[in-house]
This record gives sequence, C-alpha cells and structure tokens, in this order.
Amino acid sequence: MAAKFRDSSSVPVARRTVLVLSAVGVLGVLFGSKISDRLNNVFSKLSPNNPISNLIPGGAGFEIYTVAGFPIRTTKDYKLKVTGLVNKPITLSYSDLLKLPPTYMTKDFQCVTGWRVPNVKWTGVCLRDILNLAGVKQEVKGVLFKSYDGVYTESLTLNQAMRNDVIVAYSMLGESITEEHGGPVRLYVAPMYGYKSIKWLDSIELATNVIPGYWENLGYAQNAWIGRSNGRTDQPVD
Ligand SMILES: Nc1nc2c(c(=O)[nH]1)N[C@H]1C(S)=C(S)[C@@H](COP(=O)(O)O)O[C@H]1N2
Ligand SMILES: [Mo]
Repeated sequence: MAAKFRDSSSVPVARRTVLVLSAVGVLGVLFGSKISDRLNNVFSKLSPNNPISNLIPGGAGFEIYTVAGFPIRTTKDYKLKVTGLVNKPITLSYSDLLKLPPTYMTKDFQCVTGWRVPNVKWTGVCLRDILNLAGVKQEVKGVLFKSYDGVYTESLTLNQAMRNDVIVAYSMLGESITEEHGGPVRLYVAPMYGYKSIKWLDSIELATNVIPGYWENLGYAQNAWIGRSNGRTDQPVD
C-alpha cells in the first residue's frame, strides 16, 4: 500500500528504502576479481533469506543496483529464452547473439533517481530482430523480461519493444558487460530510465498484456520516457 505512494516531487517510498539500505550497506570492499563472491558473501551475511536492495559505486559514473544479489552466469552457460505467444519458442546462446547483426549506440544512461552517465557505448542485438526470430503472434501487446536473479522483472509494450534503440546488449562501456552491470547480457532501453534496462536477462515472454515490472509494482511509471531535458528528440509511443 505504502509502496504505491508517489507524488510529483519525490520518488516512491520504496526507492528511498533502497537508498537507505545502500547507505548503510556494502561499501568499500567491492572491487577486484572476486567481486561477485564477496558481494554474495556480504549479502548472505546481511540477509540470509531475503533479497536485499543495494547500491554500490560503479565504474564511469554508474551506480550499481541490485535488488537480489549478483547472480553469475558465464558466457558459456548463458541462455536467453524467448517464450509465450510466439510462433516458435527459441533459446539463444551467447554465441548465437554474437552472430546476429549488431547495433551500436552511444547514448546517455539515466537513472530515475537522478544520476546520469553521458555517452555510454553499447553493443547488442536489436530486440526486434530477436522477437522476429521467434515470430510474434498477432494478439501480442506486451513483452515481459525476467532476470535470473529470480526477482527483477521489466516490461514494454510491443510497440516500444520494436524500436531501433532497444537492444539485448552484450557490450557496454566499450567492453563485455561485467557481472555487476548485469553481464553477460542485459537489456538496454535507450529512451527510458535505467530501471527498464534489466540486468542478467534470462527470458523474454510475449503476452496479450503489459505486465508491470519490479519497480512499476512499487509505483514507478510503466512508460519511463526520459524527459526532454535529457536530450531526447524522438517521439514516445505507449
Ligand atoms: N536485475 C536487475 N536489473 C536492474 C536493476 C536491478 O536492481 N536488478 N536496477 C535497474 C536500475 S533502477 C538501474 S538505474 C540500472 C542500473 O544499472 P547498473 O547497475 O549497471 O548501473 O539497472 C536496472 N536494472
Ligand atoms: Mo534506476
């Protein structure tokens, strides 16, 4: 109930909770080759059974967000499932993704809480190409994304998902996407706030309706268009 609270001058209550937890959270021990092990360790100490929200400082001005720890999948293990209302469910490996025609973008990344990283280089496969490989059924209106962290979800309308600037990304900041940034594969929804860009992308499910994602269930907008002050010149579609 309280989680649905929102007004024009502030972010929803639940988001403040994330930041508070972050401030008392896992700072200082984070960088190095065993980042995930260390984080999982700290997470399990702080919260053995429950997912914990957290924020840690990231490279290049990013803040690293997770609501459910840092799941690990190597490029060898990685699989992307496309299911639901498709003509043919498909599963793509990491190397399958690399073989599809790439899209390159250099664009800002903006979190709804206010931080922004300018001119981030992204590479990935246009989501539309992947949806078309599976074949989108006529009745599809919504696209649901799930993370293999087991908690985070996101969604787009079909029209939004078909844009040129929505990609299944495998490279970010000029290198393979690191574990903490959601690697090996995350979504990048360029025209929208960062919460749309789900990390550790596991599956894409096509449905007759738009199913609200993690933050949307906590009061954030489904249509998370970044404001025009952020340099957008294209037209939003709902
Ligand atoms: N699985 C998952 N994806 C996620 C999040 C998350 O907590 N879990 N946070 C979102 C939010 S609010 C932002 S701003 C970006 C942050 O990306 P970064 O952690 O790579 O900086 O990831 C988005 N994707
Ligand atoms: Mo965000």
